[in-house]
Amino acid sequence: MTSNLKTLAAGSLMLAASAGANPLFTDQYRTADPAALVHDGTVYLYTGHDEAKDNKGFFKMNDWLVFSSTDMVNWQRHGPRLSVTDFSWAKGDAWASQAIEKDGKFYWYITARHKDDKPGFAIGVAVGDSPLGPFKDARGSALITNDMTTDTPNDWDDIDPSVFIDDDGQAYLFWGNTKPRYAKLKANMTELDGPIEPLDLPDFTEAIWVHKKGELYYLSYASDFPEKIVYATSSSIKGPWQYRGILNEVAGNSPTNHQAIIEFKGKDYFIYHTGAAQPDGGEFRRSVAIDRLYYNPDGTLKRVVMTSEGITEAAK
Ligand code: FUB
Repeated sequence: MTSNLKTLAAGSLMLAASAGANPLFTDQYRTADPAALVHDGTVYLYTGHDEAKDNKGFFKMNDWLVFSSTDMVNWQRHGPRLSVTDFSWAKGDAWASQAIEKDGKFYWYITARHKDDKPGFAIGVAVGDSPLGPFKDARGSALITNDMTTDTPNDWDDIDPSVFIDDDGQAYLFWGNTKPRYAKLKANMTELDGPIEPLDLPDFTEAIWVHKKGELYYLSYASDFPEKIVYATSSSIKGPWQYRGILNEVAGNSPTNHQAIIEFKGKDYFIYHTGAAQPDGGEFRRSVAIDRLYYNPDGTLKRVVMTSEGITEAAK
């Protein structure tokens, strides 16, 4: 990584700024499962935190990190901003998350393993007054638990929340592993407002991301394993979704490939993770990467070109 590190004192929090190629942050953190939020001219990047010592065992993930940038090239680190221990019902596995703003509050939906009274993975939500928090558990209980979805034999089907607010203000939660699902959220963003609906998405694995560009809704997700990111489009958030094919090929040295898609200052970006950081990146030691995303005139997406250079042109 061509890093340009400097340490800044900001109150009691030490922020390190970095600019460089893909993967983005390799010196201090292993970052995974990116989700991005554009707010007030700044991109906030929420990531998981791979702490496994090597690539032989399994994920070791205890908290979630936040980074920010005003130009997509230079990034500030804000450190861990939420931890499994902030959720009294959770006992580990800080997997994928996504944050969104609604009426001046910031809701951060997370995946974690539930304590033994409701075994399996669960989805919770934290709330804060700024994109950097501080965040606290908004409910004191999980929003989605494994016993609410009984049509899969595994206990990790309720992971990877993606939240989307439609133009009419209605919020939706999408999630799933093996089986994709979605449900309406109440205006308070912390309760479901109706049944959990199945989605019909071919070769679905996990990692849904929903966004809208112009009049078209896009639902991208990880497919098969090792994962490729594929996508579908619809004229309605409720579908039906038309499968559109591969958006990003298998990411370097990582069977997972978890994406976020944003538009920022007139350009579109595809944010994902790879195991490419050396000497010891890999399946359980992933790092976030960013490349440009391009739309065709008919609304379909050009396949992402994963680069080592990353984003070199500052967004203005
Ligand atoms: O990081 C743990 C899990 O791996 C995530 O929840 C999935 O999306 C995959 O990236």
